[in-house]
Amino acid sequence: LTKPLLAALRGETPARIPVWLMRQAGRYLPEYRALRASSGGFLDLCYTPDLAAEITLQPVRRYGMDAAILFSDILVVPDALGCEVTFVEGLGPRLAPIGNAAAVGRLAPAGLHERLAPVYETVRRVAASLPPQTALIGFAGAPWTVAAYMVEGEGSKEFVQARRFARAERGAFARLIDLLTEATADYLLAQIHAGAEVVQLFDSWAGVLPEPERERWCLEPARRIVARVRAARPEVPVIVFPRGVGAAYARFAALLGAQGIGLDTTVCLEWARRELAGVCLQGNLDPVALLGPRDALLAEVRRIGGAMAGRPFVFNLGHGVLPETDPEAVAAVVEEVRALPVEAMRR
Ligand code: 1CP
Repeated sequence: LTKPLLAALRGETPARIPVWLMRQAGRYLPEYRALRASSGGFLDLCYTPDLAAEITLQPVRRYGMDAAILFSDILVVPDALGCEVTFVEGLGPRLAPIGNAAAVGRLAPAGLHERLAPVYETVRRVAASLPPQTALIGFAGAPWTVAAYMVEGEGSKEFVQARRFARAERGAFARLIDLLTEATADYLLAQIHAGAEVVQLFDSWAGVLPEPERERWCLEPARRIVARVRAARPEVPVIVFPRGVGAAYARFAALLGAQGIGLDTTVCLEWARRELAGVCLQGNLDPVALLGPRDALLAEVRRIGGAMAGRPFVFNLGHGVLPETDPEAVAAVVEEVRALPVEAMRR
């Protein structure tokens, strides 16, 4: 029997509406916090296959999710390219910022697979111990989002330094994006080789760019990555999550060649249903709804399920689970998705 997530991404009618949540492993889970406390830094967790595999499986065990998403981070790619990354407790990631063309020239793609070998080992271990109905999702950050952290040197709301660099040093920034595009495709293919059955590209900061910049730095690289993955492994669906792109979601859905499109919380589902045909949609429950009253939360789940009835759909959030989320709220969401009528998936 086909796994529900794979069926939905192929445009087939699954036995049930598949559900998984972005950031389903992480700080809101007591079993994650316990493991995290007894280990070194966050990146050490990502590079320690038995711990990373255990964390990947925690939400699958607890909730019976339809997918496990590899426990890692988008910033392991810059780390593997020689741009050192650290996670500062309570502050988030810090990177040695890329400030000029020379710094782009110093990046070393040759060492990528060697440094990321523990991540591939994690994928192998998870693949070997998944329940039969659960699919394994590999992932990477999209080139723009990863480059934005590399230039900024840390998280940001607006990524002004990265946007300035892209305009002021266009050739150098294009080289950085091109390098990340090829490295990201290589990285996703290596995850697939290790056992990932689906891959997702996170372009979390696509929404800070105006249209011409978004076409060049988000749409084009994502299209190239999807094409490379599809050419090498046509049986593996690709989901792209271009967060915050508004009406441009229609261009991404039409032009990427991806099987799944992740919708952020702001997307109107009636609009998406009309304008984003021919692709499986994923999303878009507001993570903040999980912090609110239970009856309103479950009504939101039913509203989303109803709006997506009869078309290929994967239930998810519109962004990641927040650390302050009650694990019981996640259980309630999964239970409510399971109770949605199966006709919801019939075309
Ligand atoms: O302190 C801790 O325990 C670390 C918290 C944490 C976790 C659990 C970070 C640091 N990353 C992760 C895991 C992670 N990150 C996953 C695992 C799989 C899952 O369960 O979904 C994934 C897919 C990511 C992806 C990721 N990392 C994104 C894209 C998705 C998104 O949320 O927009 C981004 C932007 C990051 C960067 C990052 N890593 C961690 C933090 C706190 C951040 C955000 C930094 C910032 O912008 O300030």
